[in-house]
Amino acid sequence: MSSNIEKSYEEAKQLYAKHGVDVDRALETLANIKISVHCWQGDDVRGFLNRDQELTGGISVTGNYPGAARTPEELRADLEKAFSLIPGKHKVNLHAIYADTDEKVELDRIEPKHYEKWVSWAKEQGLGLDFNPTCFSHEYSKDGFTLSHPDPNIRKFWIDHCKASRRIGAYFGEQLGQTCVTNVWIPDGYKDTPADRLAPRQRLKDALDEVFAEPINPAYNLDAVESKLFGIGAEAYTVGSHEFYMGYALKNNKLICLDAGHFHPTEVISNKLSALSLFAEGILLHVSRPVRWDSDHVVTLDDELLDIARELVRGNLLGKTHIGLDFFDASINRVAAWVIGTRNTIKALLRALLEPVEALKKAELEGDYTTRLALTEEFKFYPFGAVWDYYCEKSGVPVREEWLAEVKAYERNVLLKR
Ligand code: RNT
Ligand code: ZN
Repeated sequence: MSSNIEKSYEEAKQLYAKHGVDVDRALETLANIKISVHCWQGDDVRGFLNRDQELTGGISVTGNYPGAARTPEELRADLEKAFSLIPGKHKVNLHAIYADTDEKVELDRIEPKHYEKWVSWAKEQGLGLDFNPTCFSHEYSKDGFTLSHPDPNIRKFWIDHCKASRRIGAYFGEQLGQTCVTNVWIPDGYKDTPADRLAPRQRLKDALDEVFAEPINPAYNLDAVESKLFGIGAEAYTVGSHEFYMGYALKNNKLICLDAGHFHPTEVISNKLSALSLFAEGILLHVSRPVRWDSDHVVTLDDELLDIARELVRGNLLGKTHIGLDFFDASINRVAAWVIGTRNTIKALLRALLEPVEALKKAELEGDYTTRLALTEEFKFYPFGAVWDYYCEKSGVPVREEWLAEVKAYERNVLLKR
């Protein structure tokens, strides 16, 4: 440990202690928070099954930065590189299309064996795994409908895919000894004003009931459902809206997945967490950064990210919230994208853990809003950077921007040779 880092850390600790903030304890809490890092940033949401299919579902990746992973081996190597630059032990979030198999398997027939290599890798790396059925980029989703499709045969295909996905989630959970979250997101919706808004929602509800009919040990797998406001090509109507899934999840004890880009532009998910926590079984976050639309930009340390972290810490919601990332940018180095977004999410949590929450809550209860505002603002300049540096150093990962040189070397030696 460099003596400068240690010295700055000790000084920071004393400053924070004056306001009742125990920095060592904050770092212990932080070390126990797992971020679910989405595999799909590594290859622009292409996957390995159906690689001939274009990306559909109303989501879009732009940019053609060289070096995208083309095989499971390359993707795992890239993830390993990223994790070597991120403090803490985390999870990898897989989509069904990332199956690692030579078999030509259809999505309704996937089985745990198709993901075995991911599991042995995760074991070796000490990582957890999460899962998602892939209800897009497929022949049977090309008209924009999956679980709510009017054709019962197509609907059944997607129902079977989602059922198979839950079993794979349970296999991950059982094998790795940590619960897998399997998140259902579907792109279903209409480009223009529908004549019937109800029937597709009725079909989706019934389809989900079938998907979730099989009981699965919640220690192995938890189900989540993700709502959305609109997608490209589905601007007028989304079957799985927020109200739809909030109702469904509350009634059926599912996790509610909130994606930061899935609401009206001035609507924030940070403000939803406390309310949902009072009623929901649990929450899954898709931390993302919408720029003017659901653009899935790399997460920066912006006000909303800080607010999400604050809400989790202040409301004591870390126990019932699963923090996942969801962004995909092909215009910059993809390993760097993971590192930047994940480190930022951890930094936001650290900052939230270093705030004088008790003092702020006390001031608020006493009606002393002056103190509340003053302390909030002064704390924005407290030396959290010293604590972050210490945490990185102690965790054996590069301090500050030192990680960038490692990514650049990896780009030269590995990515540009692809
Ligand atoms: C799409 C949703 C969904 C996807 C991933 C790939 O708008 O956010 O979570 O981004 O499943
Ligand atoms: Zn999402």
